[in-house]
Amino acid sequence: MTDTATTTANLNKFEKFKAQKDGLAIKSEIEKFAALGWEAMDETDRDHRLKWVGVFFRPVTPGQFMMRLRMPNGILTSTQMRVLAQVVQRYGDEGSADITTRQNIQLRGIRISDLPDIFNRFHAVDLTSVQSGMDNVRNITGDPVAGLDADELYDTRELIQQIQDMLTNKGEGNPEFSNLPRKFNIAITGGRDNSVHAEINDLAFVPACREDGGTRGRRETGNLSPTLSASPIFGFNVLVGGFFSAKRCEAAIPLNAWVAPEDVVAVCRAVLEVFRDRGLRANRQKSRLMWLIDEWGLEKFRQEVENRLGKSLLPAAPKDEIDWQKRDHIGVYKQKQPGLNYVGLHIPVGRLYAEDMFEIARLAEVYGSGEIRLTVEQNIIIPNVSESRLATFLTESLLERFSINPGLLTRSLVSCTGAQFCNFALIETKNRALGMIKALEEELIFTHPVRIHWTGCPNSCGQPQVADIGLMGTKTRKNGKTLEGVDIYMGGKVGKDAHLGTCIIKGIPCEDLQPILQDLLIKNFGAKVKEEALVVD
Ligand code: SRM
Ligand code: SF4
Repeated sequence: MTDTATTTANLNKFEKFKAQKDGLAIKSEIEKFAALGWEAMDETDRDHRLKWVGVFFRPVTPGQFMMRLRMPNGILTSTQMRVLAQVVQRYGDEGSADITTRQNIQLRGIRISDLPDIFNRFHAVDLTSVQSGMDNVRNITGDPVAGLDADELYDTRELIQQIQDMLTNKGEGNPEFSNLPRKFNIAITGGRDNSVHAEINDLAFVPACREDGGTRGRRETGNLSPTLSASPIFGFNVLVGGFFSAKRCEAAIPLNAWVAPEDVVAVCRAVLEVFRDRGLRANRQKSRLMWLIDEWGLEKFRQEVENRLGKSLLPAAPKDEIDWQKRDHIGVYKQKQPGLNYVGLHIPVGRLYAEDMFEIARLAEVYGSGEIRLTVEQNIIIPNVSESRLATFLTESLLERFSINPGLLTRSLVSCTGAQFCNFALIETKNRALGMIKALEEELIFTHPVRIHWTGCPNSCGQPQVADIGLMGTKTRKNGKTLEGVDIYMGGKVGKDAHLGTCIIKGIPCEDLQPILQDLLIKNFGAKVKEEALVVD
């Protein structure tokens, strides 16, 4: 328990209920809740503490819960996908799943009475949903083609699994990290294209090489065996404090630290301990890591991390190795393993139904190695498809819906959950986003993809600030009526030299949006009106 959380007198409501009973404590009460039913449960357990095991009460669909898994580096097996499919299948039309903007999966329709059985099924295939919501570390993102990409500098898969194991006690739940001041996002990439949006994470590790291998600093601290090679040594530069919230959005800033791969887990632990024990807890709008860094200054924060680590951090390498534009991985690509390909399927706004999930599992087994990967753009990659099977794979009927060659707007579309399931939402997002893209693609011709992100409210789960065009839900007024509308963001840049976009127009009613988007696409992204559309005009 933290020093800040022990005095309960002036705590906000969240700190108070966490101090009364740790969220993870409800792990042992699942059977009881299942027997009791959601209506009879204690409301704090139901609405808040269940999130510590990844179970989210949905006021929009009371009685039908959402379950958020953990998918380290966005990787799962066909067996795991099949279990997830079985879980949502039992809810018929009310069951579905979403691929999230953190390379993860959420299930819908879940009944509380089924939780004991669901957790048993998860356990049997090494799936966990623990600590995936509330004041915990979210899914740890990594390069979706880690271990497949011939140009990657470091394969992050094992590292990310180690961090998840440390944070969650191998998926069983770890009370050491179950009472952070607020949510916390970690990303690690060993690729060259910043596939994880490092800049929007509380803690990010980006590839960076040191010419001297850091031998000086290492000897001085005496904690690691010195590396005497003069050739570049691989490691990561560390970024801290990136986050989006309704109140404030910030890109992560350099910690001025370079970390060898073998030290990444320890640095994660040290940063989290500082955040847990010294992070600001009074006002939840000011509790993310950046607020602490603001209060202390970067130097003091870095020093505190070093104190926890028990050794000095080396200064950052002068430059990182993010030197590519971001790839979307949709289509067929050669792997570094000769004769093998990975195939990226476009999943419209990340939405899956049970039959899709069974089918994806089948395709991964028949044509690949049974592995399935997820991207932060809410799409799927099936790796390890051999050259000899590729042509047949591409004739599979699922690829008519989950295309390897979607339209240039469709291809990059991202959307948060929105009003269908999220009670924070100010607008409907996923279906509207799909309808709008279809209409725009019918009218316009594009020469390159344009990344459009929809988010239903200022919490920014759909990351409008990283998009070419970001649309953030709002309420607006027209002719004396309140309508669903959007604030429009532009200028988000991803990959090399990533930076956040900003709001350029506020309060456009959704019903008036299409011509405005059309105009923006023509003026800023080289779109042209199709001749048929001109003729009709
Ligand atoms: Fe988020 C809260 C959905 C990624 C910022 N987010 C929520 C809740 C849990 C609110 C709720 O209880 O209804 C949403 C659940 C709706 C539902 O039923 O699905 C929700 N967030 C999502 C997902 C599913 C959006 C998606 O469609 O992909 C993403 C799940 C990721 C995961 O697998 O864990 C998701 N959320 C994000 C991101 C993007 C990212 O991480 O890259 C952000 C902005 C980045 C960040 O956090 O700094 C984000 N979500 C928020 C916030 C604002 C946080 C803050 O500091 O104020 C909230 C509200 C909160 O935490 O109080 C929030
Ligand atoms: Fe819900 Fe708002 Fe997040 Fe969309 S951005 S999922 S509407 S909290």
